[in-house]
Amino acid sequence: MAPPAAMFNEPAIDSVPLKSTFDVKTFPVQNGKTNTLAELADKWEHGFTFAPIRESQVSRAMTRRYFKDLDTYAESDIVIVGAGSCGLSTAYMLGKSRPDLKIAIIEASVSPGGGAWLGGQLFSAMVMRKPAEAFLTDLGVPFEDEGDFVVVKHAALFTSTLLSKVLSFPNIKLFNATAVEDLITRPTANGGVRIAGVVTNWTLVTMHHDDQSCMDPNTINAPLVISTTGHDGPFGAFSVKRLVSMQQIEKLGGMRGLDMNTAEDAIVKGTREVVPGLIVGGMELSEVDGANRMGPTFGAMALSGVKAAEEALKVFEE
Ligand code: 48N
Repeated sequence: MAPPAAMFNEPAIDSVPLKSTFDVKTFPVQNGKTNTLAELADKWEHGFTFAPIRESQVSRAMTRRYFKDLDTYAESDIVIVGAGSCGLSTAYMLGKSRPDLKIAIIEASVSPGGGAWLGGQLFSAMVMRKPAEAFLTDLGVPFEDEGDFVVVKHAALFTSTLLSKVLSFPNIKLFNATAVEDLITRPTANGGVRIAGVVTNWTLVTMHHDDQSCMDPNTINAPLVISTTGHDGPFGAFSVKRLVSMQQIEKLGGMRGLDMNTAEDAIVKGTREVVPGLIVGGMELSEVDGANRMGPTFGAMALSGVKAAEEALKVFEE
C-alpha cells in the first residue's frame, strides 16, 4: 500500500530523502544559504519565492524540539513557576550566574510577562523606585531619572528586554501555556514535606478538569522550586494556597491594602524559602506574609527576583 501522501500524487517526506533537491525550476533551492534584506528588496516580481517546504517538516521541526526539551527538563535543577516580572528577574539572575543549572520556567499564560506589560491602569510607563534602577542598568533598559525613582517609557520595553535575555540563555527553557497544578513532595524527618518538583498540565486542560473526564498531568522533578505566581486571582498565589491545603502552612496572611513604602521593602526582604525546597517571591509572597500591595511600582518585583536567585543559590549549595 503506497504511503497515504502518494495517493495525492505528493511524495511523502519519508519516501523522499530529507535533503532532497526539489525541482529547481519551481523551487530555487536555498541549500542552507541565508539571505539579507538587501537581496530581497524590490525583487518581489523578479523570481522571489520562498524555499520549498513540506508541512511534515514544519511539524517535525517543532515537535522534535519540544519533546526533546520535555525529556531534558523532566529532571531540572530549578523550576520557576510564573514568568511575571519577579519570575523572569529570578531567571535572568540565575541564567547569568549559573549557566550549569537546568532551569525550567512554567508559565500558565500563552504570553509570559504577567502584569508587567503595562504600568498602572493600563498606562504605558513603568515606575521603579531607586535602587531598583540598578537592575535596569544591568539589563540595558533605558530610563528617565526622576530623582528618587526612574521611569521606563513603556513597561513592555522592560518586559520584552528581560524576556529576550532570559530566553537567550541556553540552560533555561520556558514552557508557556503550561500550568503548575500541584507540587511534588517528599516526606521529611520531622513529619513535614520537602518540595521536590512540580505537577504540570496544558493550561487549557487545567481549566477544564471539572468538565472533562480525568486528564492526568505531567511532572518535573527538581530539588528546588521558586514560586512567583502573583497575588491572589484565578491562577495567582498558586503554591502558597497549595501549602495551606497540604497543611504545610496554617493559613495565608492575605495581601493587605496599598502602601508603596511599606510593601516594596517587605516583599524584597521577605523573599525566602517558605518550606524546604520552595522559595516564594514577588506578589505571591504578599499572600503568605500579609504584606501590603504596592500598586503600579515594579522595583520590588525586580529586586525580589534578585533576592530569590541569591536564596536559591544558598539552598542549592547547601
Ligand atoms: O506579574 P505576576 O502576576 O506576578 P509578579 O509577582 O511577578 O509581579 C506582580 C506585579 O505584576 C504586580 O502585581 C504589581 C507590582 N502590582 C502590585 C499591586 O499592588 O497590584 O506574574 C505571575 C505569573 C503570571 O504570568 C501567571 O500567568 C503565572 O504567574 N502563574 C502561573 N504559571 C504557571 N502555573 C501556575 N499555577 C500559575 N499561577 C500563576
